[in-house]
Amino acid sequence: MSSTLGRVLVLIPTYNEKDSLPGVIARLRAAVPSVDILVLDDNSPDGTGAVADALAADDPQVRVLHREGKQGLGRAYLAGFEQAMEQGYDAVVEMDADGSHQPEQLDRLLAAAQGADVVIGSRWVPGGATHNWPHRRNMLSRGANVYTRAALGLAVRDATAGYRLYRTSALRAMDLEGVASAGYCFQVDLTLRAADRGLRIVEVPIDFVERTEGTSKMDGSIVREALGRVTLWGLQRRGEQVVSAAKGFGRRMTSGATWHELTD
Ligand SMILES: Nc1nc2c(ncn2[C@@H]2O[C@H](COP(=O)(O)OP(=O)(O)O)[C@@H](O)[C@H]2O)c(=O)[nH]1
Ligand SMILES: [Mg+2]
Repeated sequence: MSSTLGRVLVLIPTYNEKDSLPGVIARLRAAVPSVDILVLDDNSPDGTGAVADALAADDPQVRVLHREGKQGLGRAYLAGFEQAMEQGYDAVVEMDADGSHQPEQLDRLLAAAQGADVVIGSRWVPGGATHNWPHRRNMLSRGANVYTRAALGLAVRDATAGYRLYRTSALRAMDLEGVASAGYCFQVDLTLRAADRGLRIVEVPIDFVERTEGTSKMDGSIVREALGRVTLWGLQRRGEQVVSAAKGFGRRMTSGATWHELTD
C-alpha cells in the first residue's frame, strides 16, 4: 500500500494543560502548516478549554471538542476519531499536549504513512529516545513493552506509544465500537486490533521529551488497567490457540490418521 495522504487531523487530548497547549499548537502550526488540529478537552478544571477556544477563535485550522468530564485518554481519542471520519479526513495523528511529542518530528510520521496504515512514533527502536524522563518511567515503559510483546506476540517495539498516525481507512477496519480501554492501554488495544486485521504498522524513531509544564496524569489505576487487560488478552489468545490445536487434533483423529500424524 502506498497511496499519498490527503487531509490530516491532529488530535490533542487535554486535561489541565493550559500552560503547555498554546506552545504546542504554535509549534505544530509552524512545523506542518497544512494539518488541521482538534483539541479534545475533558472540561479541565484549570480552564484549558477556554484557552483552546481562544486559540481556535484566531485560527480556522484549530477546533475544540468540549467533553463533559474526565473519562480517560482512550475515550477522548475515540470521540476525535469519529469526528475525523465524519468530516472526511484521510488520517488522524495522536499528539500529547505537553510537548513530549515534538511537532517538529511529525514529518517523520507523515513520510512513513506513505507505505503504512498505522505509524507509531517509537521510543524503543534504534534512533528513538526519551529525554529527561524519570528512571522509573523509563523502566515502566520498557517493562510494559517487554511484557506486552511476550503476552500478545506483537512485533511492535513501542506498543504503548502515544505519538501515532492512523489512516481513517484503518480506523474503519478496526472495529472501534468494541474498544473499552479508557486509559493508556488504549494504545496497546488499538495496536493489537490493527495487527490482527493485517494492517501495515510501521515504527519510526522519535525523541520523547518530558514535559516542563503541568503534571502527568499517569497513576496506579492506569497501570493496573493496562496490566489486567494485556494479561486477559494474552490468556484469551493462548486459549484460542489451544482450542484450535485441539480441533485440528480431533479432525485428524476421526479421519483415521496414524499416531505420527496425530502427534507431529
Ligand atoms: N481529554 C483527556 N486527556 C487526557 C486524559 N488523561 C490524560 N490526557 C492527556 O493525554 C496526554 C498525555 O498525558 P500525560 O499526563 O502527559 O501522560 P504521560 O506523558 O504518560 O505522563 C496529555 O495531553 C494529557 O493532557 C483524560 O482523561 N482526558
Ligand atoms: Mg506527558
